[in-house]
Amino acid sequence: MTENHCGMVAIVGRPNVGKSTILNRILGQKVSITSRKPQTTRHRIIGIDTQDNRQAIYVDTPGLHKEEKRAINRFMNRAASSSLGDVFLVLFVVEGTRWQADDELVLEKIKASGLPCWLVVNKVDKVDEQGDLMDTLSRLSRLHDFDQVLPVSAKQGKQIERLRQLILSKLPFSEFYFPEDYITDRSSRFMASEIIREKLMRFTGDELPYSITVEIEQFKLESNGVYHINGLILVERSSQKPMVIGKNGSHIKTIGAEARKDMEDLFDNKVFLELWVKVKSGWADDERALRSLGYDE
Ligand code: GDP
Ligand code: K
Ligand code: MG
Repeated sequence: MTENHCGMVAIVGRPNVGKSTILNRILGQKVSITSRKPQTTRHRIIGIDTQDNRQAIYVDTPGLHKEEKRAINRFMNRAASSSLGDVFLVLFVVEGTRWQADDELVLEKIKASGLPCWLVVNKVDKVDEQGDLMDTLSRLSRLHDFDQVLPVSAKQGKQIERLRQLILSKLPFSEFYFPEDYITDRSSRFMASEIIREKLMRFTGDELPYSITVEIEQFKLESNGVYHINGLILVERSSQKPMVIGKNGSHIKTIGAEARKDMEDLFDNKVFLELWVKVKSGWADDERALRSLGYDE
């Protein structure tokens, strides 16, 4: 019999409660991009945390969206529901400061799944009074038969290590699913495109739609040991090009510089990054075009 423990944990919750931030904190590495904008996470992201003979595999999901008119939302909903397949534990993430109709929707899905669930109350740094927090916790605890109720702050890193250790201690007996040095199942190419997309979400204004996407045209190790990466930023309309580029290229410069820093951190290698902006109209409405860009789960 194996001495190892291994299991999948699904991180679910409405958009913007901090699911991806929690995952990155647990791993101590950025594998899932975050921003203050909803719909930042578009794909199912796996984060792998191995400690001695224990391996926790986290599935970070795009938020659940009621609005399914556009193809991209349908893809995101599929990715979110399929994550509830073979997990042994669900982390239901909510904000300590507010409860919304979408939280209710997610909770219904969790109840229907019948899976063990822990309630993770995030952003407690935003709750002013300790008394308010206690009230919130006891109110939320009554919503469902949660095995644990854990207040955390992913931003400040508060109680995240406790959450991590608790999960590691509950893992079922199993062989590891992944080699112990893996932190994600995604390719470096994919991670590079996500990092660029994160900077786009962060360093462009609210007028830029979430439908923006990034393709990596080249990812090459040069003879001098540097990764040469070419990223193509696809916008829907030509009017969106200047929003990405900024005055005298100010936005694109920041995006490039910040993305390069994160890539060098993640890949532990020097990176030379080139970015291009191109118009690709109507892709968010076209499922076939989405598939060709890798939105196939
Ligand atoms: P997701 O959509 O659930 O994956 O949420 P993200 O991880 O992308 O986070 C959404 C926003 O909430 C980002 O701007 C984060 O910086 C912020 N955030 C995440 N965790 C915390 C927290 O503990 N406290 C505060 N104040 N902000 C947080
Ligand atoms: K977000
Ligand atoms: Mg996310």
